[in-house]
Amino acid sequence: MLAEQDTIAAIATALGEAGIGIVRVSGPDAGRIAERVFRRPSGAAPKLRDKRRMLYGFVIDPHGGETLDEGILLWMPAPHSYTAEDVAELQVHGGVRVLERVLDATLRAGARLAEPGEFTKRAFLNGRMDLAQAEAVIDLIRAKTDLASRSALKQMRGALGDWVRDLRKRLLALQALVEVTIDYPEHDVEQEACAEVVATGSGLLAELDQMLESARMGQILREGVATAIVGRPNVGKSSLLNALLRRDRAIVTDIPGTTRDVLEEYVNLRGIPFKLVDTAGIRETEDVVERIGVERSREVLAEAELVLVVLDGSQLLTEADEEILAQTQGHARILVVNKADLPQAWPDERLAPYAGDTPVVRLSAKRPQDLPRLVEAMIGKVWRGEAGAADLSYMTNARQARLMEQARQDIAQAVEAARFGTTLDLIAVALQSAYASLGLIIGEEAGEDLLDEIFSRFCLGK
Ligand SMILES: Nc1nc2c(ncn2[C@@H]2O[C@H](COP(=O)(O)OP(=O)(O)OP(=O)(O)O)[C@@H](O)[C@H]2O)c(=O)[nH]1
Ligand SMILES: [Mg+2]
Repeated sequence: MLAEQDTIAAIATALGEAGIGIVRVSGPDAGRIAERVFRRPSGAAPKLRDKRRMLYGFVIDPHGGETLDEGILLWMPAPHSYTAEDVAELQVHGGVRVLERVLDATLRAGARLAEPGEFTKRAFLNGRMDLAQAEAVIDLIRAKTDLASRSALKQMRGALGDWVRDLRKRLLALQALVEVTIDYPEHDVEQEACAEVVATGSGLLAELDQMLESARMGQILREGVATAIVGRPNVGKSSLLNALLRRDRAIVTDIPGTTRDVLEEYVNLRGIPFKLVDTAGIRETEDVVERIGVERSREVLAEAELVLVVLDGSQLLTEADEEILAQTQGHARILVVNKADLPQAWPDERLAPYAGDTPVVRLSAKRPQDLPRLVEAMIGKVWRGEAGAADLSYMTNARQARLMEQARQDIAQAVEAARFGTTLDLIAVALQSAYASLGLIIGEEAGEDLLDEIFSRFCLGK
């Protein structure tokens, strides 16, 4: 692919107050730009050649010569840098204004302001990493838990790309076999080829299925398990949210209808991020505001991956409770019987018609020692695959999963066709299409629009 011709610069660290901040410059002019804006303590400009260097000195305004800050110049000549281009990093003090001025100096010395993700895009275009690895960089930056960051790191090292390349190699061999057979249309040769398509194709399908399972887990690690806390008013939904968060986030009162709006908070439960959504108690109401809240609760319910149905164990179940229990039947859910510290009005058996393999957890939101049992049940739901799958060896994002799904369909079609002895042409076309879809995962034959879409999700300076 074509190497970029201009030189880009951006602040690579977060804007705020910090000990150190970094302005990164990458491209063919990085060395010259650094020589213009950096001075050794002696006042001399550094001489940057093809050896890596780390120099102490001062950053100056390339025009007036004013000193902007003292710091360190890190020189990483191509190809041994993040972008595989010449890279100069100016490590200065981490103040917003200082960094802006240092960045400005590099721009005036000839660099262009980088777009979000442009450094990583160059790394991809220069063959330093495949597209799946580049995407893992942003996953790593955004990871909210240890588990998510570990998985992202693994993908950044190329695990997914290796698997895709291996799969494509096998697809290509299969395709070659089919193509050759098309040219020699003897019947038994054709049958042999079809048998091979069925055998190899089925193996590939099994692998793809496993990968697609892990895609769901990948999404969970990135976005959290969308968990709706629902129930009729006053059963203790907000109290439960607060208890899981271990802080008073939601307003709790003994007045039914306290929560009017949907409230979202992330909590990390043993490495898995949950997006907890507290909702307005569902009931028929004349109050306009509350009614909108109830409407939203129903929307949240529709999108939830996991539902905590909260009931009040100290009172008989009402019609509203029964209705919510019926409504959430199809969801991955946990029945939470709250207020266990009060005298209980009914036994667990009362929920038998709804329970099935749904866990019932009787607890009090007011007793912290009760919560581990609920957490246990929530994690159990995720690992059992109802709200996510377990294989973490490969993280995939929605784009990658979509392409895998396409490849899966094509291969399934080829296998099906081979089974019924359809013409080999059709099989060849399906295999070719699967090969192309898988290629897009690692960025082979990826168009400019796709790259733009992916890299625009990055932060500035990466
Ligand atoms: N005794 C006891 N009281 C509780 C418990 N959990 C919540 N409560 C009380 O029940 C009342 C309602 O609690 P909330 O958490 O506001 O209930 P909610 O389901 O969010 O109610 P809405 O927002 O109105 O739908 C408050 O007075 C809480 O203090 C519990 O485990 N035991
Ligand atoms: Mg509430």
